[in-house]
Amino acid sequence: MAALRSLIHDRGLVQVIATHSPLSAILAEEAGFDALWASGFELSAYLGLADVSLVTMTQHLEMTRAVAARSALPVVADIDTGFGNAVNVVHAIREYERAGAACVVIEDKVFPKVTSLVDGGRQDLLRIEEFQGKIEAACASRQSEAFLIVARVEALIAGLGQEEALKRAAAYVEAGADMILIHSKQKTPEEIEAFIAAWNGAVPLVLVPTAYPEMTVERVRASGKVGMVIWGNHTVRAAVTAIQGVYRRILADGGIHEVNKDIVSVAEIFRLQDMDRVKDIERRFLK
Ligand code: SPV
Ligand code: MG
Repeated sequence: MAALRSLIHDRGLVQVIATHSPLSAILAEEAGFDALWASGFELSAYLGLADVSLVTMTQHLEMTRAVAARSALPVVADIDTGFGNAVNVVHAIREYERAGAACVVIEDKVFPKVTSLVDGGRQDLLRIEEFQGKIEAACASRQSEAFLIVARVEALIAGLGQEEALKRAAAYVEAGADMILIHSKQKTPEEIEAFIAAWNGAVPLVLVPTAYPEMTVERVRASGKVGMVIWGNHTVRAAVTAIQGVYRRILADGGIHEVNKDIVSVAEIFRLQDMDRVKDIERRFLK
């Protein structure tokens, strides 16, 4: 696992792509992304559930562990609210660090949380002091300083404005956060760019520009204050797009004869499963 801190230092900006499975992690690594976002939203969708704290820590942890085992890329684990209070956070940090994550992102919402981008979602935030306690607990319980603790500020999502967002971000840095994820659901980047312009904190920012897709890599880089950009749910959305299209065609065509040429071969799946290695093991050890 490459150290995420040095990757951010060397590259200036690290591009992190959402994943909900080891297979998507393998594809992300082959495509050339820098790191993986073990997304709560994606795993919830994959399980056919809403992203409202229904997926348990164990389910998300096992996905994270499986992803970390099949990819050399650093894994940024989305641990939502930390699954409860500071006691839960201490437990979660130990487990995620052991599972091979490079970083966790903890958000300042009340458990159970409501997904951030939904219209009219209930967005209740914790008291600042309580969330500071959770960040302090996370920092105190990690084994290695290389394991990054990112505090996620949901004040803009909750409609509380820039002043509250900046106040919270500063308080979380004071509590020890290595980076601040500032989230927005505005359809254009202006709200986030206003936050970035006002941010004088000592730590880099993290963005998830799902709602404001005009925020290109070039535009993020130009701000000079962002260490990671997370493409937050494009893996599950790409999968749904592809699956819906193929399913439609199989039924419309009356078989797989047409669609077959437009999807990857079974041999490609064998390659992703590393079947050559299995054959090699068989040759060497099956007696
Ligand atoms: C996730 O991918 O689970 C996130 C990002 O937390 S968002 O869904 O935009 O809140
Ligand atoms: Mg999430």
